[in-house]
Amino acid sequence: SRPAKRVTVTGAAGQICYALLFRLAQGDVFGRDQPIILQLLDLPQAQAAVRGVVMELEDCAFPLLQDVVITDDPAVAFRDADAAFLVGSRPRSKGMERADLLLANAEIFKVQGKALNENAKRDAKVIVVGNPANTNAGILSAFAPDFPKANVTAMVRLDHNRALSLLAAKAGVPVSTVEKMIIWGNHSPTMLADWRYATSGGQSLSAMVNDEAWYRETFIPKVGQRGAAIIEARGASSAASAANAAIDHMHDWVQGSNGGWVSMAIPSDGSYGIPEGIIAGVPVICADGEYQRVTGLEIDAFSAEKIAVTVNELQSEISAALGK
Ligand code: NAX
Repeated sequence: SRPAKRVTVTGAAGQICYALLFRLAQGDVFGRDQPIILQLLDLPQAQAAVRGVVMELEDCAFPLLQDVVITDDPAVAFRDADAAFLVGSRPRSKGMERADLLLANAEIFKVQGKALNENAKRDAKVIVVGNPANTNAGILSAFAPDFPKANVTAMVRLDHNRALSLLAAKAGVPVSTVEKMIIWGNHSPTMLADWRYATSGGQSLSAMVNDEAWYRETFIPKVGQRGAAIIEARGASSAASAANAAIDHMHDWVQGSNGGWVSMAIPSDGSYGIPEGIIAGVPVICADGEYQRVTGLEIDAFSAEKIAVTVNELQSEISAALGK
């Protein structure tokens, strides 16, 4: 059989990973014929909890799960990695300032960037989920100078999937028929869920719904604030849906999106008013293990203004994370 893929997962004891690891082991990213080895990183104090999750993985007897490495050493976690899900990060504690949170996470992603640089395969695919995801990805990439920039991405797929469902429900069409949704910018309430190109069965959804006020005043804010609504209802942040989005992101990157548009936060080439190098959500099409930015889309005044807001936020996050 084919050689196993080594998959680094950080924050392995956390709630997102409690959903993510089982989907990975089942073959939901690399396929039902691709063995994998999980390389799980978490903090020293979380090692016992990771061992408990691994006991459960063993108890699933997943045919594709060849081995599991448990470690608190980033170098071990990233060794020969083919893919990495960077889920672990420092949450905001009571009384912590935003700037302190950004600095604490920058410290984590500096260390992991160096470990990625020194240990992972050069064609490894990386998704950062841990917040602030885009900025953490930027720091990671900056501290991995010998690792291809294009292979460090951040997750806006949860926002993308939320937008698909919300628009499908409004238009009364099956979610599976909705195409060409776009999430621009930061994974934060400032992101722009752009419906202008979205279709169902080839028909424009914005024309079908025909309610610009709903788009601007309900749809966009609702997608942006969905995470907060889930915390309010569940008493905990989204976990299974976040894991599902990470699976979707990596699945499409590895296996292709069949010509469909999906949103990924990738290093900007300077198009769409997003300064070069900034890791921001854009529409992409995935094929042959690579993503291609959808190019040449028209940006109207409303969208340009929204994109500027989310890009400015990203730039100020990065400056704060670098202590500038
Ligand atoms: P949990 O607090 O349940 O788990 C986080 C885990 O990361 C813990 O086990 C912790 O020990 C570990 N960790 C902390 N620092 C680490 C380090 N330096 N190295 C390795 N592991 C470390 O959080 P969970 O609910 O799983 O969420 C994880 C992250 O995803 C959070 O930052 C969260 O904000 C973020 N999210 C991002 C989303 C996105 O769309 N990009 C959506 C969901 C989620 O909110």
